[in-house]
Amino acid sequence: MIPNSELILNPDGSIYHLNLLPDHISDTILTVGDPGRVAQVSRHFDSVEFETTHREFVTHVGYYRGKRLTVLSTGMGTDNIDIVMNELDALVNIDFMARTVRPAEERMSLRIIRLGTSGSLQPDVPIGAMLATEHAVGLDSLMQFYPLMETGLETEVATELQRTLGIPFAPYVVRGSDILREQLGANMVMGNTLTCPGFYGPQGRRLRLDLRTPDYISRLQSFRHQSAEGEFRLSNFEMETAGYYSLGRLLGHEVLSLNAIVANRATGDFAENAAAVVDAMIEQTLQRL
Ligand code: R1P
Ligand code: URA
Repeated sequence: MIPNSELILNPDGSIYHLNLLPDHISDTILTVGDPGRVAQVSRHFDSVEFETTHREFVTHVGYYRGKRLTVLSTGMGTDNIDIVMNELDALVNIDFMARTVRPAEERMSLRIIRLGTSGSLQPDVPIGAMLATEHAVGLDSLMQFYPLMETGLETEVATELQRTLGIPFAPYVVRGSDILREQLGANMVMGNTLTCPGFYGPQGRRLRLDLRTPDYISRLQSFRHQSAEGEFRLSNFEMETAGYYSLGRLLGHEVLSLNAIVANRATGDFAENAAAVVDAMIEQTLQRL
């Protein structure tokens, strides 16, 4: 039995942070960082049957063209993704009454799709582009706490990037769902996404503070790794994807991160209408589900 301190349920039986019951989970889950973006997605639904808010976690459950969907906000950062992925998985793969993990043959694999904003690192990935993440590279510490198994290419990229950046730890590198990327990413830019534990220094932004590595951005932009699979480069910055991909692998869920490019760090520009870029990505994704 999983103790009360580990699997925490609210008085109504919902899970601690997300405030959701197993019935609120559809097999396809759309996630967004910004709580305000949940309604930007669900306004396209035919109907909304359930809404809840707890902290930064806002959820709407409804139907889009007859398909039941759950859309929820995560807030920012992989520390929140640790909560979201563990609680979503618990909602489908733990029996809340018995407080036991369901047997392997009864476990469910969710389709989890992040619809987020992102900053491009490369001049040829322009503002307005939609980018589907192939590999995520985590500069955060989440995978210090889980036994993630990385493949050959993932380990090679992690080792080389650590050397390039001269940092005292290896990033973690994880490939996302090929199935979802083929289904939802057709005609999008394919890229490798750097997940950072912050928006300013960790993404090389300088307002009043200097960076430890003054040429950090150019080291990331020019990073290349050659392998039998071709050339690997880093294309964009954000703050959650590596958490999703690594926990998706560990828990057995299909996960895809889609990125609306709203900033370009190579040219120094920011989108004049970021909401429109996000809207276009939301509409296209809903049509392809
Ligand atoms: C930073 O502004 C936030 O935007 C990106 C980053 O990952 C970070 O969460 O994603 P969202 O627009 O989904 O929040
Ligand atoms: N989100 C990020 O994390 N970085 C950007 O540059 C834009 C959006």
